[in-house]
Parts: sequence; C-alpha cells; structure tokens
Amino acid sequence: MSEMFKGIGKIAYEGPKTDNPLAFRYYNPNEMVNGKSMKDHLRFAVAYWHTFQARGSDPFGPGTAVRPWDAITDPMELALAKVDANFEFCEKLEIPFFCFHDRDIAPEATNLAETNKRLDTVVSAIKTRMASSEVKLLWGTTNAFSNPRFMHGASTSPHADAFAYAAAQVKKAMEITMELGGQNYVFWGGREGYETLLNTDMKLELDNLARFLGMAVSYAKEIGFDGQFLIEPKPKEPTKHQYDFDAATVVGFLKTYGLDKHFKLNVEANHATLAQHTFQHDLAVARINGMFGSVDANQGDSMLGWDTDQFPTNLYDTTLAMYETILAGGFTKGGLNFDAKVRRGSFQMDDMFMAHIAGMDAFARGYKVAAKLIADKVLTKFVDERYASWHSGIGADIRLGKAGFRELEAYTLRNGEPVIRSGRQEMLEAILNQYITETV
Ligand code: XUL
Ligand code: CO
Repeated sequence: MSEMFKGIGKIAYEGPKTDNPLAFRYYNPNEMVNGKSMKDHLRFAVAYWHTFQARGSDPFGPGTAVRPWDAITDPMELALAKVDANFEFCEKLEIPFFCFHDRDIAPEATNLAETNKRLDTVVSAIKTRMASSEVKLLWGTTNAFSNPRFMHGASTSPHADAFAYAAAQVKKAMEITMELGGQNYVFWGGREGYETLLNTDMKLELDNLARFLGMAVSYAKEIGFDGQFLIEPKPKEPTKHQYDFDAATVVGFLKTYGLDKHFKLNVEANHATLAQHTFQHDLAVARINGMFGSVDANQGDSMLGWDTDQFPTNLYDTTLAMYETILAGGFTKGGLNFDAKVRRGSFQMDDMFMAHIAGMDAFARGYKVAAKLIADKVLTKFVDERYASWHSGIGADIRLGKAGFRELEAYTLRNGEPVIRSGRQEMLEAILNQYITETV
C-alpha cells in the first residue's frame, strides 16, 4: 500500500520550546506518570467520521477539504483506501485507537444483505491491517440517524419496522465490533427524541428505547461480547429534545428500566455544554454514579448554541476533565476519542495532523496539571475541610440515620445559629490558574 499522507512523517515529541507545528509540545507518549505511560493514561482515539468522512460542508456551501483520497470515485475502493489512511494516520500520530459508525467504514448498498457484505469486506481489510499494527478499536457504533428511514427515530420511531431495521443494524455492528476486538460499544441517540409532543407518544418511545437496549444486552451475552456498553448523552440536535438529555437524565432512565448495571456513559464535552452544564459537571455525574466510561473529546464555542465539535484546546476544560478522570480511577476500557472536526477553513491535509496534535497536547498538559492538583491535595483538602461537620457530631448522626426532624429541632434549639464559612471560590480559581501556568 502506498503512503497517503505524503510529506508528513512520524510526529515526535519535541517539548514545549519547539516551533515545529508538526511536533508534540506536551504529549510524550512514553513518558511515565504515576507508573503508567501517558499513552496508556490518555488512550486517544481518532473518530473515523470526522477525520476520514467529513469534508467541511455546512448549510451554506459544500466541503472544502483537500484529501489524499479525493480522486477515488468507486465507493468500495474509497472505503478500503480510508482503512489504510486510518492506520497510517494513527501510527504517525501514535494514536492507539480509532472509533467508527458502521456507515463510516462501508457505504450503504441497496439492501441490508448487500450492505452487510460490504461491511464484511472492509472489516476483513481492517483485520489484515490490525495484524501488523498496534492500533486498536476503542469502540464501534451504528449510524441509525442519517438514512431517511430513521427520520422519526430508530428505536423510538413510531414505526415498528424502523425499530426492527435499527435492531438488525446494531446486531451487525456489535458483531463486527467484537470481531475487531472493540473494547466498547456506543449508543448515541441520533434521532431518538421528538420535534413536537403534538404527534408523539413519549411513554411508548421511552419504553421502546429501553426494550431496544435490553435486546442489545441479551445479544451481547448470547455472542459473548464483553465490551463495555456506553450511552452518550446529548440534549438537542438533531431533534429538538433528545431523550438522552444529559448524564443525570441517562442515569435516571437506566435505573428506571433496570439497565444501570449494563451501561456506562460516554461523556462528550460539547454535548454537556449544550445541556448548559460544564464538561466537568457531566463527568462528575457519571463518576459519582459509578458510570464513568469514556470521553468524546471536543469543545463548543461559547458564542454558538450548537454542536460545533471543535478540537479541544482549552486548558481549563482539559485539566478539569482529566481531574474527574483521575478521580474516577482513570480509563479502563474507555479513552479520549476526538469527536472533533477541523474548521471549514482549515482545509489542508496537514491541518488534520495539527488539529489532533493541538488536542493531544491540551489533554497531556491537562492530565499533568490534574495529577499534580490531586497529588498536592489542594482542592480535595479544601473540599474535605468544607464538609468536615459531616464526620462527627450532628453531621455523623444524620449520616448514620440517628437523627430525624425531632432530634434536629432539639439540636438547633440548643445549638443556635450555624457557623458558616467562605466557599473561597476566587482563591481556588487563582490556585487553578497557578497550577495551569506553572506545571509543565
Ligand atoms: C453526535 C455524536 C456522535 C456520536 C457517535 O453529536 O457525538 O458522533 O459520538 O454516534
Ligand atoms: Co460524540
């Protein structure tokens, strides 16, 4: 196979002083931190759809991207060329994983059987490449939202036949994810939501969503797929109201339907901010519920109210995301998938590399700052002291169920006014600034 990304060699770590835009400033994959390499801590992944499929089109104009595969017109030849591109790209950047939707790796044919045959052809090419590469599959998923048959949803469609079609698609996508050693399988809602309640039976749609996920759990057991199931929350877009609104909604939904043991969350930065939460908030919700799974790494634009999927370069966000990740015990099966696309104006081939380098450096730096914040216990010590009253006296009695309203009234009559202390937000923000600027 011939080289795709000509003129770009293996991206090396050159340190913070380099002026080479095709080098890492902070991500040194082999650097050991807390007994593990940065490569293993961060578990970066490339998103097939943005990196090898998207071309930068927007509602006002066609794609602008210039790519090495532009001259290929046959759809299957193109799909196979992108397999090579994926491996070469990951290897040059030392990105250990990739992620795909079924329809990213192989184009749909005229019927399901033919489409599945196309998938088999590409999967066998991926397997061949994997045999001589260290690059692995982080997760697979299904695109059950682009085809017009899913215009009203897939597992929440009013049409049972559309539900059945989506089920057939997930069955196959799970099989190929397993065949390729995928460590997780992701469910992002796609069009699982509604535009108006005037035409929607919300109860039936939610029951069906749970039925669908239950079928996936059963089928995984049947075929012996031991990857982690992940649900990716998003509040809106494409539908006005997405059922998997945010991390808290998904946790509640899974518990309502008794599915919580089988799923964790894939938290995406720009989805959290669309739900009016910080990225850190949704990660924290996942963590405290024992559902921290994986991350879709990107960032939105604070001036825009949609999912811009930009490459993550904001050090505050990457630091606080890594802070939550370390508190959650780090990644096990999950990782940092760049669900991000270069801007339409960043149309050159080398922009694909520079964008990933920017994101990887931002997370590497963020990881080190977060690890130092945790090692120095600067925030955790403050938080522990802030909640100290819960570990003795009346606080301990409340936690142990020894005090109810009667006892608390009697206590307050004796105790008088509570002593309240400052939350010291500005002081803590200044410490965070200090750690971000001083840690290299
Ligand atoms: C859409 C999105 C998806 C999922 C996978 O906003 O994030 O690409 O990550 O379906
Ligand atoms: Co995503």
